[in-house]
Amino acid sequence: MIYFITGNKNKYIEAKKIIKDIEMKHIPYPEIQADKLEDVAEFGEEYLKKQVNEKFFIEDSGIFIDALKNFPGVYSAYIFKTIGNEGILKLMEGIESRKARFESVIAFYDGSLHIFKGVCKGKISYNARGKGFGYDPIFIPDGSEKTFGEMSITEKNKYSHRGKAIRALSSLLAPL
Ligand code: ITT
Repeated sequence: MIYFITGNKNKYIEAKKIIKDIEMKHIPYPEIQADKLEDVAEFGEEYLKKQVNEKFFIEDSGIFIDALKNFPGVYSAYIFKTIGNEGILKLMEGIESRKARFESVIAFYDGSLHIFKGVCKGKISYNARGKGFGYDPIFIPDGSEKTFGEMSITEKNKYSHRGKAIRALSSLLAPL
């Protein structure tokens, strides 16, 4: 059994579709202010490894919008809670270059640290469409016309940053 330490049930549900042998555990850990998701994840992992006796991983993610100079990036959770998708669409009003990417960094600990990163390139839609969580309704991955919010979890996992990072972790756990 491996613990996925997160307070976000949606992240857990997505990961569980790919790796069955995981359990969600919510232990708050400090999320430092840094430029890179890798640094945030590594710091959290260092903090948690002193308290968790099982193998575990954490995941730090965010959306980086080109025209906004990579904002909200490492501040994605805070910005979602404050201005939300409506606020992002407002900031993007009149901007034609809609390129954006989601990043997911997983820090897995099994006695040593392993880092996995998944990136999903795409664009910001003009309107919010569908359900999902967080920025799902306003992000269209390259190769699709749908927003993440309009996809099933299985379909989203095929494209998503988290799907990619979780599959990389999965291949470490069960090498062919
Ligand atoms: P943790 O407990 O795992 O930290 P969290 O929700 O606070 O959960 P993060 O700190 O990694 O997660 O913040 C990432 C934010 O970026 C998250 O709150 C979402 O708003 C957004 N986000 C990340 N992945 C997403 C996805 O697949 N779809 C939509 N929004 C996403």
